[in-house]
Amino acid sequence: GKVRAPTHIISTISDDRGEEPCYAGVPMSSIVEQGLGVGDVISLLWFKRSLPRYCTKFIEICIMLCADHGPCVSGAHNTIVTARAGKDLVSSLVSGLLTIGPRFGGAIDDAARYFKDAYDRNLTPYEFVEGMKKKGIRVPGIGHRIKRGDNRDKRVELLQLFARTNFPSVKYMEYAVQVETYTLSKANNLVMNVDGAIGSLFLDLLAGSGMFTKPEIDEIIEIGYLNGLFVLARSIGLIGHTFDQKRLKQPLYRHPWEDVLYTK
Ligand code: Q5B
Repeated sequence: GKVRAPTHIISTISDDRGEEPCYAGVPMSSIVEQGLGVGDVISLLWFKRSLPRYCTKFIEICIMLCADHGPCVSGAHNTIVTARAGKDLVSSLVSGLLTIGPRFGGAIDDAARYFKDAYDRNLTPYEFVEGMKKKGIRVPGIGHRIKRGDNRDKRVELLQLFARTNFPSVKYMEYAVQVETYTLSKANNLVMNVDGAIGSLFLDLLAGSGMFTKPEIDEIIEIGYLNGLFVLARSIGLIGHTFDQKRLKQPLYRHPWEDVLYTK
């Protein structure tokens, strides 16, 4: 019989060998004809399945709300400095993207991991938060540089409102809210941030939509898909900051001496 030569690459999400590219088996023309959006494309290419409209809408809201947060955050700052150094679009973009991590924008996966583990083990918010403190780990998804208990993050409120109205269950999000209530009793800056809102609500999407098995949910959380939402979204803003600096013909950035503490 025929012997198949071993391949060097295995790919399961897209195929461009036919008349038109397919995303997870769905032809591009069908995506356009059905009027699907970027949330559907993410569902197909990341999760390899078509998700219900409320799920794809939620993904699209996450992308829109995280697209930018002004010029002062780490990512935009790096992108602006890089663009002003005369670098190209891709260099300016990746310079900003490289700041995304456990402190800035990249706490979504860890928020999902820790909230899921704590909820599934029936830990009270007190046991969870104090347990994290003993381990010397900051609670991912909690805390913000400018948002406070009396100045909540509007993005968090919008995501929570959408989920409470459209999701079948928001048990992980409600747990995260209880955690926030406890952390706010300790300090006013320990609000739920956008990473915590997306992390906990994505757990609800995965668990409540009926579209994922338990092992699939565990794998998604273990691999860490969710920071991808922030990376994708913030790329929109970082590209905008690059164009903005070039349009404004901004010169090379040099940080002022007065703003540096020179010490021995
Ligand atoms: N403390 C975000 O810190 C920040 C604590 C905590 C327990 C916590 C911090 C943190 C977890 C990571 C996270 C996503 C670094 C943030 C984002 C996107 C963004 C950004 C934007 C956008 C802020 C003061 C005291 C200390 C700390 C304690 C702080 N956080 N304890 N769990 N989570 N969070 N990141 O204000 O006793 O004095 O030593 O790491 O979720 O990135 O808009 O800017 O869209 O671009 O610098 O929204 O919370 O506070 O370091 O001065 O700490 O609070 O241990 O206690 P801060 P610090 P003590 S959203």
